[in-house]
Amino acid sequence: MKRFDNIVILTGAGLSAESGLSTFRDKDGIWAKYDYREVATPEGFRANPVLVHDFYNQRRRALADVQPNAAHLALARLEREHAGGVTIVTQNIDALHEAAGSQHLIHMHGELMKALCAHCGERHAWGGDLGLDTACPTCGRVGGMRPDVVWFGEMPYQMERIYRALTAADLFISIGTSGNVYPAAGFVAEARSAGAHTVELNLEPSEGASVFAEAHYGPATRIVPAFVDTLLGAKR
Ligand code: BV8
Repeated sequence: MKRFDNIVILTGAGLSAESGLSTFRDKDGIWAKYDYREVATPEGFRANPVLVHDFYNQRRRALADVQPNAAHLALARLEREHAGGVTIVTQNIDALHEAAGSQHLIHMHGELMKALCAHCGERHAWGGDLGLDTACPTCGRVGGMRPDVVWFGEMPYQMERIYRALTAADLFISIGTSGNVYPAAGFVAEARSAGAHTVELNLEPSEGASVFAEAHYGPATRIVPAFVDTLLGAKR
């Protein structure tokens, strides 16, 4: 296996599936139960904030009983043992990468364990439920507290930092994502045009499968540790 210096890894819901968290588009996924326009758009929040709070409060409570799996742990080990740079760009709003020990991490779609005040813009670590009567710890006003997640139609976080990492990468790996949602689904093309080798690790071919130079299919807990072993030259 060629030696790579700067590795950028994009992760999606498929990485956390074997930890017990639902994905979005699989047959019993989140979007099979909810209409994303109602629960994951600013318009939906204005129209029915109680429905949206209930949707995210349920998902936040579900985080309490999940643990990082072998795929999360393998990526944390890669960051620790790889001599070059490793940057994880996750679409996931769970905290399983952090729980596995990953440090160099960008939550491009936000974090469920944080709350954002739409009045004053302040963010706060948040473990409990949110509601219309929740007061912002900074400005004290109610009715503006929302989960610190990026909804459809909103600008993802840290896009400049992400594009800088993509253009400097010599290896781009996409794990557990269906490649349906932009701008994340466009990252492989960005990395490829910057000269990076591109690898897809997923249960099945994603929408963008044809753009990848290399692909391995199967459950993340099997294929991710195996791929990390080859990258580290099976140092273990
Ligand atoms: C924006 C947070 C302006 C909230 C999410 C271009 C073309 C068309 C449309 C657009 C476009 N540009 C923008 C848009 C609009 C829109 C968009 O993409 N719409 C789609 C529906 C067509 N994008 C936006 O609105 C974005 N904002 O564009 O701002 C802009 C433009 C340019 C540059 C900068 C800014 C904001 C989108 C963010 C929305 N928020 N989540 C929440 O979580 O509730 S999106 C949400 O769905 C996830 O975060 C993720 O990003 C996305 C997709 O989910 P995946 O993670 O891929 O999960 P999915 O279920 O789909 O797939 C799971 C995969 O895992 C499958 O392939 C499966 O096979 C695999 N798998 C399953 N089990 C396993 C497994 N793999 C391995 N092992 C297993 N065990």
